[in-house]
Amino acid sequence: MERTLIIIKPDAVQRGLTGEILRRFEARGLRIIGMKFIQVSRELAEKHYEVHKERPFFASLVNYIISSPVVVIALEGTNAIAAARKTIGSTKPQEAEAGTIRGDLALEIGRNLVHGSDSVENGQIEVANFFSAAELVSWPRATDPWIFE
Ligand code: DAT
Ligand code: MG
Repeated sequence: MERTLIIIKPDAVQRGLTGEILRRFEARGLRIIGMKFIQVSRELAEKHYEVHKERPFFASLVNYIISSPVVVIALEGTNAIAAARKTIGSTKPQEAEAGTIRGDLALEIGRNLVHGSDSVENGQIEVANFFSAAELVSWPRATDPWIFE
């Protein structure tokens, strides 16, 4: 079962889109195994975006993610990484398909509402960066047999 880290970013929380965004992942069938409302520290933000450290937009990316509270969610499911990224849509909202979170609700790359892990390996690493083992819940969801074959 794959794991992905979803971050409902500051713009989404400020715009009151937390429920709308969470609803889409739930409806997709992904199982919530962790969720919390936090203020991300600069240290954690720099760790999370470490792969982008040399990019010109790194400073603004870090400042954006720490600018206001976020909701972080750990999701589990078959093909969770690809499924969540399809639901999120392209990085640039103007290129994101209608029907995706970014395609329906965002306009600019620096205000693209949501993060989702980009590989199975990064899903594991990012969930561990944001959640302690005690904060993750392993539970048999009643609908699992109706979603996972
Ligand atoms: P994604 O969030 O779709 O996984 P990414 O991992 O390539 O995209 O980049 C992380 C974030 O960095 C992205 O959500 C927005 C920002 N970003 C990426 N490329 C950018 C660019 N060329 N200019 C400005 N911001 C950018
Ligand atoms: Mg990414």
